[in-house]
Amino acid sequence: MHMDSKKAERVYHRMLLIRRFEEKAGQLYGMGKIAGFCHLYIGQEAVIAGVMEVAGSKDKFISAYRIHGHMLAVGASPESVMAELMGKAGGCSKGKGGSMHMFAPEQGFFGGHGIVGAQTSIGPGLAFADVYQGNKDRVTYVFLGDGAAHQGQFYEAMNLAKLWDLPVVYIIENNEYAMGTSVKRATKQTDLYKRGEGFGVPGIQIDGMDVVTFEKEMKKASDHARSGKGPIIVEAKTYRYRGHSMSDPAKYRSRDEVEEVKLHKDPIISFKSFILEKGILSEDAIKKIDARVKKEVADSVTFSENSPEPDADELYTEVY
Ligand SMILES: Cc1ncc(C[n+]2csc(CCOP(=O)(O)OP(=O)(O)O)c2C)c(N)n1
Ligand SMILES: [Mg+2]
Repeated sequence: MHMDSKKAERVYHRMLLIRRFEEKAGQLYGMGKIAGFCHLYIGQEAVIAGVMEVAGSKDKFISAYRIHGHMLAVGASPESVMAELMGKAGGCSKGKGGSMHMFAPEQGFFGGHGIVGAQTSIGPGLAFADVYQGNKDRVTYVFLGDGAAHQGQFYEAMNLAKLWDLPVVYIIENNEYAMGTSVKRATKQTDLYKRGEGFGVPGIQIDGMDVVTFEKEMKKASDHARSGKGPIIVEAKTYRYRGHSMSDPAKYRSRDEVEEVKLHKDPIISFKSFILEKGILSEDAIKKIDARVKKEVADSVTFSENSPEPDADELYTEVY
């Protein structure tokens, strides 16, 4: 891919905003200002940043519950995401959805699903709607975890998605763990990109820690779906630094394993080295992005602290 300074700024900003925003969310959780479930995306930033570089403005996105990064990346305001985490009325779901149930339909983001695998069948539905309505050249990106890749409905939905050649890219964010269960303990076929073979759905495996490679390969997958060839699987090999959720003691992996990835494969550090080495951005330009991100995160907290609690009447709205 061609990496000019504008693009480098955009990609670096996107990844850093997610990282800093979530570090702050983690702190606020510890202070009791965020409650309930909270799944941090830290470590996986290159995946969504790479996808955003190939996505068109009318494309759609749907994911599971580890979604703060996806929300920020598609362009939801940090205020609306932070306020949602704090359960405030200014949140994207009016403070009633919390960490797992965020939506930004104007930006093409359709949630935010806590049932593992649920989005794997809703996603092709979004793509079907595009085909049915005659919306050309649109792609739906369906994100799922390695754990979700073992769910039955993924296969049922993938079968239909291929039967009708729907424009779907399934992105399996293989962060090596489903809660405390490593991929190796869950399946003999750990190459998750091969999971579509029986349905005629091709797959590719990409290093999800390196945003440059990821974008390049991701573009091929996106073109495949956009050109009418039907669904495709992208397995992004990634890693989550934090626990599954905030209450995870993380006894299932060693500290060394995590440190090893942080030290040698961190997506933000490696991208920063890349753009500095190539002279695409200066140290100064990077510092400016750091400062901008710091302010955006601080502003999102101020906004959320000043945002009121949802009205009690809200209990009865948007309930099925
Ligand atoms: C149908 C269903 N089964 C079990 C759970 C409990 N659960 C929540 S998250 C999770 C692990 C999913 O792991 P993965 O798909 O790898 O996503 P990651 O958390 O790594 O992003 C499980 C088993 C659930 N929410 N829904
Ligand atoms: Mg996982």
